[in-house]
Amino acid sequence: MEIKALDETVKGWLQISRKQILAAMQQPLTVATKSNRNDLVTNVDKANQAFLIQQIHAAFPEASIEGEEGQAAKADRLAGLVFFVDPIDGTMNFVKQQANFAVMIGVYQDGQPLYGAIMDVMRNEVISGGPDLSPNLNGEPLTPPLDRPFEASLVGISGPMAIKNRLHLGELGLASSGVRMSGSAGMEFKSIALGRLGGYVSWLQPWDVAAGLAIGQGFGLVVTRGDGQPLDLLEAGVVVAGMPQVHAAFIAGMNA
Ligand code: 2AM
Ligand code: CA
Ligand code: CA
Ligand code: CA
Repeated sequence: MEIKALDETVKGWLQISRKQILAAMQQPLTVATKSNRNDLVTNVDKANQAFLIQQIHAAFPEASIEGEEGQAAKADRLAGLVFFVDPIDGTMNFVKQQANFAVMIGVYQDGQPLYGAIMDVMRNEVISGGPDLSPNLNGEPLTPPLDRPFEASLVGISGPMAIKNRLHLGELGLASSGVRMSGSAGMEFKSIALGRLGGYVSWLQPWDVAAGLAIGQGFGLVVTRGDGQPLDLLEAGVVVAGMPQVHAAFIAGMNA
């Protein structure tokens, strides 16, 4: 597949998604809970997923789709072309802040990352990239982030995991330059690509990590499970994403 063409196509969808989301934000939201009181879904998450599935089906009829909202879109395997779709990443931020949420698309071929895009809706900023596409922000090339020592890096850590000191993440946060918590995996991967964070740890679903992992292939980002093993993109679990030194320190500290 021609990555430049895929990039243009996906960015076109994301601009339409953005306009539809901004329009929907002028109307009252319908908010429902899923697994717990902080696990939310809105009418806008559902509508945007339906829109993106429609576009993917029309442009890539052979592709499987793994989307967060609804049972209609479940790829049961990673064979062939797979699109991971997170229609709104940071739904709690979307509901409470009307900011700091993203639309994410990650594209994989036979389980290998091909392409990712993260649309920061309120800032109108899209980061995209992949193994064969240098990371860019709205088409402008990004300077690759520096590989800094852990102690000299700001890091993103899931709020509950840091507060509860799960896997020593509270102590690890204290050993870094500081912890930042955005409430959106997409915003964390964006911050890493921009060199604002050295790494990020959270419990994530495949659609939370697919785009960021693919974009990170273009600048040396290391992404694994919490035990350092390769990620399985069909399962949820602890994800460690970081520039090499930060990633290595997280893995060592979390498994000590
Ligand atoms: P979401 O908003 O698309 O659900 C902080 O909540 C980050 O973790 C967000 O990127 C969120 O994605 C993700 N996340 C993954 N699983 C979650 C869950 N069970 N509850 C809340 N957020 C979850
Ligand atoms: Ca969710
Ligand atoms: Ca998400
Ligand atoms: Ca979501």
